[in-house]
Amino acid sequence: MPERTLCVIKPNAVERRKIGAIVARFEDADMRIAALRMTTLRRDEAERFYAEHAGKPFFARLVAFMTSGPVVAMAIEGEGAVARCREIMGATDPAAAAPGTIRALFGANVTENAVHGSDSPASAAREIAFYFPEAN
Ligand code: DAT
Ligand code: MG
Repeated sequence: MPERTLCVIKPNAVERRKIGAIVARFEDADMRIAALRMTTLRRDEAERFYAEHAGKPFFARLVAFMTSGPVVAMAIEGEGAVARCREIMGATDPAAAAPGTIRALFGANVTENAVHGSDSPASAAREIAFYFPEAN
């Protein structure tokens, strides 16, 4: 099976009506959307998803933001999907993201940076299972 990654369209991008534009960036790069779900995270869910960042100075702000409205989670499949999708998303801080990347186009600041992307195949497996527990 081709590699899979998880992308989450964050609340600021959903609010700004950018779901379609963001999905199109991946599809135009020949990535396949394998699963897609809109949900609003509870606080405990956001804390669990971002457990690796617990204790960091931005953690409370990140959790508050991620629970502030609906998100759209997607499992994305394709050749080298983890790295390709992070490339398409751009650097964590939209101000540092390359022109044309999703975060440069739709990110507001380093917290409200429009999208999440898995950082390794192992993270992708954990994160896809978090949002799509029914899909083994
Ligand atoms: P990425 O989302 O590029 O993998 P990360 O895993 O280091 O970046 O951080 C996860 C999220 O936490 C990131 O998308 C936004 C937030 N974040 C990271 N660093 C931050 C900072 N210095 N200030 C505020 N929010 C930050
Ligand atoms: Mg990360």
